[in-house]
Amino acid sequence: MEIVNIDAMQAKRALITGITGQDGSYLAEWLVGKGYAVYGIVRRVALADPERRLSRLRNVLPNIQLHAGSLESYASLHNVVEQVRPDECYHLAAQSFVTYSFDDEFSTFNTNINGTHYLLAAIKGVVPGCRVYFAGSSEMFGKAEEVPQNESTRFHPRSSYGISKVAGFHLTSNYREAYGMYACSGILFNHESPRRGYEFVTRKITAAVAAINAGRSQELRLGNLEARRDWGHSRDYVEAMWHMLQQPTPDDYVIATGKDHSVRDFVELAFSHVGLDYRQYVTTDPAFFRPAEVNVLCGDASKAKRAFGWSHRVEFEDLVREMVDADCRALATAQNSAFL
Ligand code: G4F
Repeated sequence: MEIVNIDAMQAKRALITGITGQDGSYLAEWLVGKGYAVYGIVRRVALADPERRLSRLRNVLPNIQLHAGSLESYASLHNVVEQVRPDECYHLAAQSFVTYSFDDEFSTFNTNINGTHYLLAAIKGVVPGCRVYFAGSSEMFGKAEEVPQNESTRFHPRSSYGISKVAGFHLTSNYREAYGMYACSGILFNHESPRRGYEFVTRKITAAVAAINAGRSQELRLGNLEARRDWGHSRDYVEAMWHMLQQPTPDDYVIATGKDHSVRDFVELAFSHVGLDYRQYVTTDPAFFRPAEVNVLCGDASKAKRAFGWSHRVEFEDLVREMVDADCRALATAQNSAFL
């Protein structure tokens, strides 16, 4: 990645919520590369524990500025927006784990709905000309009535996470329609990478493959192997976020590869990449099934392609291999350093 030295007074200012996560870290790299002055909102605890909590930002840490703030506090968001006065704001932070949203609907709603509302209201009050990106989700389609799903497909969320994203989507379009703000929602389908959190199925699988391959584990317990998802690479998807905010008028876009695969397909490919047969290691466990499942998500991103020429670059097979290789390498490095 090329890092440009910028004069923060001249450069466009981008504020990212959720900057420490998978998407936030790739987006920060993309924006720094484009010459933006990049600011992030992080929890105070992250600033106190940079080694662990800011690890995904290691490529860009010297080139960005972090501010403590919380989605649960309007005052803290208002404060940061006032200090940064961003030209563009990317709202990625959320309680994003669907399974957890069944365990605690209330905190999912608080973080995802109120947090989005607080941020939009703060921007409207302080910098109404700021362009805002809201991270919508294919989980809004849920039990979709058509395949593939596009911007006109009816929402039928199947979890409080999905409901919270539908609310955020409507809040975002309402700020656009009622107050004339430049506010867009990206309806992103599943996107993964070696920076994915371990709670999501793809990373759970690739980390387990690495551990089993290294002789450190013998079993992988999963839930519904037949669920189908449209999996792309996070690095491709954050570029689409930026493109959305460069258009002449604000709008909402589906971002997806247009191809779906089952969890079983992912598992099979991940194990076979290291020469193993998944059937010897994988068992299904009712504990990992959801009270309401989304059986198939597959997106049609042709509107984004028409508007700004976006399409995915990384194919499913390459994504799986990249994630497995990265986890195998990480484990080997950890093993080697344990012997030092
Ligand atoms: O990896 P997942 O947890 O991702 P999910 O629920 O599709 O949501 C992700 O993508 C959304 C975009 O569409 C984002 F909005 C959201 O924030 C998140 O990033 O689960 C994928 C599928 C599900 O059908 C789940 O039931 O994998 C199935 N699965 C089977 N066994 C499992 C497991 N999921 C997890 N997390 N763990 C399992 O053991």
